[in-house]
Amino acid sequence: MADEPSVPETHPRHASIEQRHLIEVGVESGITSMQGLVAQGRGEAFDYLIGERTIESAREAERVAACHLLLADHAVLSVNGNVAALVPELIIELAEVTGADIEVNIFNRTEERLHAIVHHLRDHGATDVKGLAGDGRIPGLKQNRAKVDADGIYDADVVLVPLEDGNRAEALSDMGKTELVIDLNPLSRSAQVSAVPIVDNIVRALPNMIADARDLRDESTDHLEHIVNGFDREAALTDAENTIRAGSLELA
Ligand code: PTJ
Repeated sequence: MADEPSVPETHPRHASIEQRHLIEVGVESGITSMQGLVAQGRGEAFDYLIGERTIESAREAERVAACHLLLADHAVLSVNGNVAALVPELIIELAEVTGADIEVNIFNRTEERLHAIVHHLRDHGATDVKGLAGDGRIPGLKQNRAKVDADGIYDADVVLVPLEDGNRAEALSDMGKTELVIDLNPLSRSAQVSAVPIVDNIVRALPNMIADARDLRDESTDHLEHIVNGFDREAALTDAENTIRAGSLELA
């Protein structure tokens, strides 16, 4: 297995080096795909320009996403190879706090990796993990990429899809689902088609969403709907784009 990184916590790249290590271990243990390594690098570049912090508009989106999860009839948190490697405990905690289901749903689908991710989540304490049935189909996608669980993502009204491929995000949104997307790239199709684009690193977004869900879970439906209705997704995307532009000018 890859050696633990030996950089001190004061090192400016400490957090990103730790995340790289988790992804590296994920690849070695058969959870994360090789493409997942590349995706992590892409995310890192955007995070660098954002300043490796949660910007205000993302923080608002996280609160709104927590409201959607609490308001849902059937919410599902979709887990791929990168999510499983980076934040297994946090996904389980968010599911517990909001009552959402967890479904392993991977872009580069193989039975081996599906089973490895399900076992990995169970090892971290998940009791009920969907994704192995693959008996539902997302319309408009081909073969393996269309597969979801009929009583999971197919049935859900609200879906959290972190670090998702654009085609699949678009197809899910076309099914009329309320899609909550965590993606550091505000220009990605996934972020663009989502009801709630959360332009933040998943390692920072999930703790915020868990705290929000705890804070809001006893509030009335009216109160949660009021927060949801006040959200402007276009403004959130524009703010993230502007932050990235300003970040690159500052670096230049
Ligand atoms: O495990 P699989 O087979 O489902 O594959 C997972 C990946 C991520 C490889 C697959 O979904 C994929 O190819 O995704 P994309 O199209 O590369 O999109 C991933 C998006 O996530 C990119 O826009 C990245 O900027 C973003 N991203 C990467 N790491 C993070 C991130 N966003 C938030 N937090 C991160 N840590």
